[in-house]
Amino acid sequence: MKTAFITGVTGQDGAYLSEFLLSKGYIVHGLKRRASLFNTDRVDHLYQDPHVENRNFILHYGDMTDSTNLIRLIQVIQPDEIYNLAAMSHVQVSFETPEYTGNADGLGTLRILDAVRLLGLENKTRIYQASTSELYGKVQEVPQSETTPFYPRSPYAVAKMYGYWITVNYREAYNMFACNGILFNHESPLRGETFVTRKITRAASRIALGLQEKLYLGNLDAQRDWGHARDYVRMMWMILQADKPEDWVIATGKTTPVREFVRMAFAEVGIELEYKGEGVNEKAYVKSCSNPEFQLKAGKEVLAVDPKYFRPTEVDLLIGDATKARTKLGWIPEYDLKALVSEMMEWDVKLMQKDKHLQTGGYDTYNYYE
Ligand code: NDP
Ligand code: GDR
Repeated sequence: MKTAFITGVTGQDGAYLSEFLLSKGYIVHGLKRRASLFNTDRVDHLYQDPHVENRNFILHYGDMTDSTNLIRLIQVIQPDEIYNLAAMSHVQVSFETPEYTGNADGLGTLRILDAVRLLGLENKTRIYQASTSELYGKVQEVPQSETTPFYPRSPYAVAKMYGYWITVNYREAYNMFACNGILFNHESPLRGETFVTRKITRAASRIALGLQEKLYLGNLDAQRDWGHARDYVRMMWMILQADKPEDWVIATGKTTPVREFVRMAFAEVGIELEYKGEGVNEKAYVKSCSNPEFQLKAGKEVLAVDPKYFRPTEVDLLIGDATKARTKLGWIPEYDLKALVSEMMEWDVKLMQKDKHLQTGGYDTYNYYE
């Protein structure tokens, strides 16, 4: 029976990876931050009463900025595998919190690697580092593969660049089984609400149900290679089961503009959109609505651009080449973009229907527009 330690266990990937590893018979330890409210929504279904013996899902308080905490936990857990997923993961927010992002995402990675080294676990513990397609940043070549040069375009990406290289360096310097997964964007119903895909599927559901008037977005031209988180966490595990430690690109190989993702989300519930205008004046209107459940009239404006969501430096185009993962590890994604959008819309429509019932019953519900 193997033991895994997941930092960022309460995040999107942490939740899917926990489920996956538990299904493989692992004992899973997770790092969670102390918060003034419960922050374990995504893993609550895995929670086990701490008074029960032989638990296989155990959460520990900690923080990526606290070396002594990380060293102590790794010493106690003695993990076979560490998945370092914890990060301040929002690109736009990293422009507002650059120093903290560098500390948690960059130095945080060093703290994990060095804890393993200090504890003499180099030969026992394999380490997965959550690297990112944001490393490619300003387009150097398409599609982007393991050999494409990096050009990070945000404090987040620069911090992750440190994480990438310190992982490579510890592998080479201390012979550690430490690997980077360079993952392109991956989404799901568990995606954080302020990332663009989830912001869109939540808003499309709320607009359809009459709970929200309009969706405001930033750059509609940005193109992303969107996959499903469930497919990507499987690959994280495969990376640590490989014969030797290497770095891997994980992507679908298809790219889609934000504008098209919006169209697909609305179409999923029978609402056809038409776009008019350009740049900051671009808007989308309802062209037709074939779903009798929704009272949307043709001509209703449902999308406008708000420049506050523009980034000081943007990553325009990401499209990944995962040939190495496919051919050497046999990784094949099960979801395409249509299936992803469909699952996210189904989830959010159900969630917002609950909100609507609550509102009808006289209870308050809230929606934040970030
Ligand atoms: P999320 O933002 O959903 O989850 C991030 C996790 O990190 C949360 O559990 C969060 O805790 C935790 N965390 C943040 N800061 C700290 C800290 N200082 N100490 C301890 N824990 C912390 O991210 P995803 O699940 O989407 O992504 C997982 C990892 O993969 C991240 O490192 C991300 O940068 C990277 N990545 C993600 C991609 C994607 O498309 N999703 C693509 C490529 C890389 P809390 O719940 O308390 O906020
Ligand atoms: P990204 O994801 O920056 O690629 O980072 P995000 O969903 O935030 O943005 C994708 C693209 O959409 C554009 N965009 C908007 N983005 C947000 N969040 N909100 C908006 O209103 C909006 N309007 C347009 C953005 O400008 C961008 O071009 C994600 C994170 O998960 C990182 O942690 C991870 O490393 C990368 O994916 C790969």
